[in-house]
Amino acid sequence: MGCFRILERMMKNTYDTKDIIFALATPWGSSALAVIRVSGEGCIATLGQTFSRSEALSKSASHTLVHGVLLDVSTKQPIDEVVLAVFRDGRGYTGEESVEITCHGSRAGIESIFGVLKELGMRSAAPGEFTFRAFMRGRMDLTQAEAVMEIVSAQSQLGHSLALGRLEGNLFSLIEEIKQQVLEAMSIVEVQLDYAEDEIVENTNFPFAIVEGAQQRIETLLSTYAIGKLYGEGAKVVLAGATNAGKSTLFNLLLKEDRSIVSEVHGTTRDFIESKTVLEGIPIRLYDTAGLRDSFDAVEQEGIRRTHRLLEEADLILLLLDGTEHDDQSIDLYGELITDPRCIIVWNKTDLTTRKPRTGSFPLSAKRGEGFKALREEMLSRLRHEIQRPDGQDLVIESARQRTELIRAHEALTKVLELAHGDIPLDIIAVEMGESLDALGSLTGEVASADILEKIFSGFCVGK
Ligand SMILES: Nc1nc2c(ncn2[C@@H]2O[C@H](COP(=O)(O)OP(=O)(O)OP(=O)(O)O)[C@@H](O)[C@H]2O)c(=O)[nH]1
Ligand SMILES: [Mg+2]
Repeated sequence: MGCFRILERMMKNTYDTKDIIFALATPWGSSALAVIRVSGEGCIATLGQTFSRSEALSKSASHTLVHGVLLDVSTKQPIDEVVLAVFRDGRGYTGEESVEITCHGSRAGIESIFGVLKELGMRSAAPGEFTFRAFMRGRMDLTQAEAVMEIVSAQSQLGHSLALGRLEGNLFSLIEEIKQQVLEAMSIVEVQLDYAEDEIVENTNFPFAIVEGAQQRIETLLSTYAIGKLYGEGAKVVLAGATNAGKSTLFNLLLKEDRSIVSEVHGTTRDFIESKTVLEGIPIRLYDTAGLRDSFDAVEQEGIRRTHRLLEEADLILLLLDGTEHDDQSIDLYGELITDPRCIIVWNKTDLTTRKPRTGSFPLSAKRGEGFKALREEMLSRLRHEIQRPDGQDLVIESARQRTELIRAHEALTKVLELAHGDIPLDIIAVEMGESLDALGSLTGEVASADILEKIFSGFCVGK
């Protein structure tokens, strides 16, 4: 099915692949330089209509730079001094003729250039439209297209480098190899089918080892999802505890900055505060929350409600107990949390007390930093608890969509093996093999539906 159906649908919607499209590839705002991408057949000649060095541009080779001035279409007044990077013969990012305009980075200047491009008959690109074109022209498969977005949104160096491996096509190559294994098994089954229609499969002739090998490789890949998700998407860490327990002090210590207000007044933090940090390559969204207590203040009650909502979504909770508080009021308030497997209990203010820390808790002086190293190690080990990187496996998946397709392929192969062990007719087994190939094909975009493609590409940023 594939491309034709997809194209038909896409062309009815926003992505008309014949138009010349443009978009800003750098952020909006004031900067020394900005880059505007232009793509589509004929875009070089079209730009030449309003460029001071149109002859140099028309004669330029692919992958060269042409310096000149972009002119107003009707008045021919200068709009901006630019450098054009020229990509001919389908050698641009999109797999078609393209130009990247490096211009000055003021909003007003960029808007003027957009005006010129529109007057030349070009249109602004929809989100993900450049990468969509690259996919449609076979310059990349769907795993690489997704890697583009994963790279753009990477929050840590490790997340970035894992996505880079996928962009280089490592995942695509591995999926192709697995597909070849399934195809090989299928061809063996089909030969037997030709010779022995309606006959029962002889177990000894069934390519068990090949199917098991393919299944094993899928399993290994699936086991990397937790790593990809952790280093790509990151984790939500919520600080909770009674008022005055030292949550904001620990929050600032984790961030290494005075971000949240610390004071001896109970109920200082009234609404949650969110900040980002990176812990050994893991992107962390860290939340300081309103301390729990029975409050009659409407604003504080709302803050406490929000704390509860955050706690539900947390990957890791640091529950702070004030080591100097003898009545341990917070234990009643957080009764269920104490046994929650996501929870690390922190016994704070050790510098003020000689009381024995609660069993299983981590003693800390958030003010002085004593005990912080051990707490940090515990946080890391909890966050990584599911993660075991298979030996020699550099390839990691991060996308939930890819994981779903791998599970589908794996389940189909499990069924294949069960059926083959049960002496089921070969034609029924072949159907399940087809199902696993279909899942692998969807993963790389070979047989992806228009709906899936729209969902993926519309989640991209404009300019990519
Ligand atoms: N001596 C000592 N004081 C601490 C420690 N941690 C926090 N404090 C003090 O305890 C008081 C409360 O600290 P915060 O960090 O504001 O407490 P909180 O849990 O955010 O309080 P609320 O925002 O009111 O819920 C401040 O005066 C801090 O300086 C510690 O480890 N040792
Ligand atoms: Mg606070």
